Amino acid sequence: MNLKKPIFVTKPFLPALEEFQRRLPEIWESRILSNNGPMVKELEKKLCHYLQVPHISLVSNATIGLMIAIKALGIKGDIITTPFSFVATAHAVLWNNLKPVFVDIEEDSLNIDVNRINSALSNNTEAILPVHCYGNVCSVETINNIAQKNNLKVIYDAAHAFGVNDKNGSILNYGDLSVVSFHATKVFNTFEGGAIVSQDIELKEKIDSLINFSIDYDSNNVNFLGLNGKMSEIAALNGICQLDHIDDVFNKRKKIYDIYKNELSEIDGIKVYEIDTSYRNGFSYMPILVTKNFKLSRDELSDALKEKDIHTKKYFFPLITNFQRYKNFFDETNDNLNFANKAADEILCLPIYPDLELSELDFIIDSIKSMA
Ligand code: T4K
Repeated sequence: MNLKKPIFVTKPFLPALEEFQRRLPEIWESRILSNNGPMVKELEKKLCHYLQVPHISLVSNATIGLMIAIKALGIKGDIITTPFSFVATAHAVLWNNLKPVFVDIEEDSLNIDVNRINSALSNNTEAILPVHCYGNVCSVETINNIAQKNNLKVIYDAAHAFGVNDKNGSILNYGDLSVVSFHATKVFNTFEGGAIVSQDIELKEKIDSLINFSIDYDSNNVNFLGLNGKMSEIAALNGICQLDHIDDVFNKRKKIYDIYKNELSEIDGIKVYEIDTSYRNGFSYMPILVTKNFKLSRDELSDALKEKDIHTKKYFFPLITNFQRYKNFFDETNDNLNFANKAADEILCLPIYPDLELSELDFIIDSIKSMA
């Protein structure tokens, strides 16, 4: 078997080089490289149309996007969030000098447990920051009800949820704001990048100002504490070219997910994470849970696959609350994070990307089966 190794957890999709080169002269001739140039404007418009969302602000990455989202909503109190996420989710809260309040997740979806949100509410709670983990939609209706009843803001960390729909269309339309990542490792990338989806134009304008230092040249004033969170023109061009291929990317990823699911679901001790396939999904990750019934522990399986040059990732281990920086933000005497801790110990994300050859996929599956 002639396999292209190493096999990484992902390989970014890129358009054909000629497609990118064809439009490069526009940037070279205009010399507009940044600051809300024509490529950024074009990509924002095209994304609003593709994703069916009212307003998008492109940003340099989703971490900055989350920081800005919190700032744009003027949140001053505590933010209830999930510990089972990439650390960027919690970092965005701390960067705003606010307190993250961590609650446990649901055993199956691995998304924030809405019942725990209710019990964590306090007079200081001002917002909820759930994550659509691996692009699986959170219990948005219940979260919306909790938010309305308690006058809370909701920011969705939708880093994994590019192009994900449910029965109502894009899931990016839930909450006050949603933040998507366009990092190289995501289903849709602009090398580095991200987007904040807002539902009203005033908020979009405030976000656009915040990512450009909040300088108002009309009044020669700085209205808020802005920063530089802009996307460059070259990054936006990559996004424009990628968008032409996105449906094909999604289809290829779905095919890979389906094969993994069929082949691995029968293995004792391996639980394939269920992704809702009834509506459009990008299959941004291929998570499995390595439970105690499997012959090897999660770490042993990961190491054994690495020896075969198959590189998996433990998204998300360690649990955020197990990082020293975050230990003091959770008091185990009051509550527990049992499901989140269990997930962090069992999770393993397998390689998934549109260019993954069937022979490579077979090799990964056969390798796992041989260790069962
Ligand atoms: N919220 C959530 C829930 C998130 O998951 C993330 C980020 C964020 C917020 C923040 O979004 P951004 O600010 O990043 O836009 C990756 C990504 O850096 C990060 O974006 C992502 N989530 C996180 C889950 O994973 P690493 O440290 O695992 O990436 P790395 O460098 O180990 O790459 C994994 C594999 O991908 C490599 O083995 C090879 C391949 N790769 C990677 C890159 C960067 C490539 O082939 N080409 C590349 O350019 O963090």
